[in-house]
Amino acid sequence: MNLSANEQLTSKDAITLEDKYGAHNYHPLPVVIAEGKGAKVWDVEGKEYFDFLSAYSAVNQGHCHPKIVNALTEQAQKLTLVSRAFYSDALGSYEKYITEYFGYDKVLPMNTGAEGDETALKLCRRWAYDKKGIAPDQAKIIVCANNFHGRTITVISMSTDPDSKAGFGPYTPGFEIIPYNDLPALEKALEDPNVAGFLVEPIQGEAGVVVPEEGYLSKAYAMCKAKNVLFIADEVQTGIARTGKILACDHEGVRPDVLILGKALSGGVYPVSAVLADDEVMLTIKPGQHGSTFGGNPVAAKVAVAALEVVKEENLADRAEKMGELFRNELNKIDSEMIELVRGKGLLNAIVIKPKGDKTAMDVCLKMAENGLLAKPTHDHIIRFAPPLVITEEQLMEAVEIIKKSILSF
Ligand code: IF1
Repeated sequence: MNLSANEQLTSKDAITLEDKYGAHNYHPLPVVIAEGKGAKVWDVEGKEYFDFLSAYSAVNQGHCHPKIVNALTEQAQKLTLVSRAFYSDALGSYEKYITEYFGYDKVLPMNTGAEGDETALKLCRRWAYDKKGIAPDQAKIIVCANNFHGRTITVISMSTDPDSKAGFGPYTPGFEIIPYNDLPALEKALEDPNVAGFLVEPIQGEAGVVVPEEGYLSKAYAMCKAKNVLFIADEVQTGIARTGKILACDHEGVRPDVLILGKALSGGVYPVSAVLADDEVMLTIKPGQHGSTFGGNPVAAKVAVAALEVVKEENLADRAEKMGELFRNELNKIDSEMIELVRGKGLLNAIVIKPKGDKTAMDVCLKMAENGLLAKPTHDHIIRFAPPLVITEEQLMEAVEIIKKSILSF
């Protein structure tokens, strides 16, 4: 391959390049995307697709949302980065906006979801020693089996997924793993006086969109309160209107002690994550004890404000709620023995696929791509469906037809 700078790559060229020069830590569908707008993307040959992954729920506001892209480009021409060694004229107003938006005293800005989780774990441990009075190095944090919180060594130390975890030891100690959606197991784990926090996804994304029983979050929260344990919600994937409320915890009226946000906090145009908490927790970390070169930079600050404004201005939570209802109803009407189960909340949904002969969830995804809809299997037999929340009813019905046609082709 010998391409000049302005020559258009074919899909095949682009795949060859990634394969040869990029680490092989992903196994993408063979689709090379070159453009996106709203709920749709186009590949380099101009073929159009519905995006039913939304970059793992990072582009809830739709691809290249003009307001968010404007915030990015305007700020990028003025000032991009000062580090936190100095103040910037963008950070404070972002901090005021996001803390009022979610109702917390303070925010700690980071970049990626995994960093948000790491930050929450550090805050929890520091609070445990400074406020709860746990002896040094004895703090424990309860997490759930089949969790997904990112890729760092500490975060994979909490994982039960051999793909994410195996072969990367030694692991960070201090975590106790209990089954998800299991209140008696939580009750038992909370008996240990060294427990400082309970970290939970309100819906487990990577596990295959596992929705806990109604009441799980509110009861778990109450149990944590009774034991002076921090309830830490990882809403990196479920937050920012994805499940039909601004936060998935809102479905049960739970206000986490520590809230982790990422992904759609930026509308997918820039890596922005945040940890929110009240002063009792947040002020346990003092200057020099935590941070990041890029966290809270002016571009991130402006982008996040725009992204959060779009969620409100376009009523994305209500849209997700209504469209999700419609989507699950329509999927349930598809008469195929390959669909074992449809589940989800708002526009975070999945179908569990029963293989037919040698045809698996991957074959269904390849067929859907051929028919103009992108989704990715997780755990071999589950397909996640999470379109941008700006998808219109008409588009959603068109997408349902593609899903139906693809599944019925087997
Ligand atoms: C990858 C899945 C989604 C997350 C929650 C923290 C993070 C994530 C609840 C870390 C990230 C991603 C990352 C992506 C695959 C992906 C994913 F398939 F693994 F399950 F979204 F569905 N907390 N989720 O879901 O955020 O550091 O990546 O910004 O390829 O690892 P990050």
